[in-house]
Amino acid sequence: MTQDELKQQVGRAAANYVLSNVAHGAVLGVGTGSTVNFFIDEVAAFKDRFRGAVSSSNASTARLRAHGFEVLELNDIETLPVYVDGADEIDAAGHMIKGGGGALTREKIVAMVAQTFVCIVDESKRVDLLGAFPLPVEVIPMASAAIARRFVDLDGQPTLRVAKDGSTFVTDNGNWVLDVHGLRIPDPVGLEAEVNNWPGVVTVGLFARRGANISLLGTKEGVHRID
Ligand code: ABF
Repeated sequence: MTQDELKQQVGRAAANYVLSNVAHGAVLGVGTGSTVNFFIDEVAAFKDRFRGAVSSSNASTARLRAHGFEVLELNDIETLPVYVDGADEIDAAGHMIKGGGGALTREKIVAMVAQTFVCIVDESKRVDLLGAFPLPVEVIPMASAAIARRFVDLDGQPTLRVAKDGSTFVTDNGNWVLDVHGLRIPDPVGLEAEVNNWPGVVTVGLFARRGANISLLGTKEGVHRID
């Protein structure tokens, strides 16, 4: 099976999960990325079962609206039973590296509110030790060089993310992203707490304090659910 077929397989599994576990009229929390796009496309056929969706990025908002979903503001809802999102890496404990798509801040906010975080990944994302994927960190532009130096002190190799047109990548929130290569992260909870305290860091792409509650792993043998 191709990686896209694995992503579609796990996107369909996530749609089945929310249809079986989320009450009619509830609001869905929706992440960002190509795997989530398969989820959106699969669940769209049942959009009338839900009051609407809270989105983690402009890209997902556009896709949801194109399918006829009502996209709601997070400030306008109080309960969010489920958040479905992808990841760049996930370990056995459900700790994740996220942010390859640049939406890490809104993803982390919506994940915080959600009762159940369902992570959908193809098998290539499953790792024993986080860090092979460059760690995304959303930063206030004026702090980017100072924060980069702190990662160098941790033996990381930070690079400022560049957009397709060669300009500095800017997030939906107007900030920059450092991608930190070369890290080995045996204590993702500890590193998340440390980096969160650095002035100028908006969001670090470690989802460890609040990891996934359920992981749906798309493999050639089928979808494995890990709780
Ligand atoms: C998103 O899922 C991002 O945090 C992460 O980068 C992305 C993975 O993208 P894809 O599903 O396209 O591999 O939540």
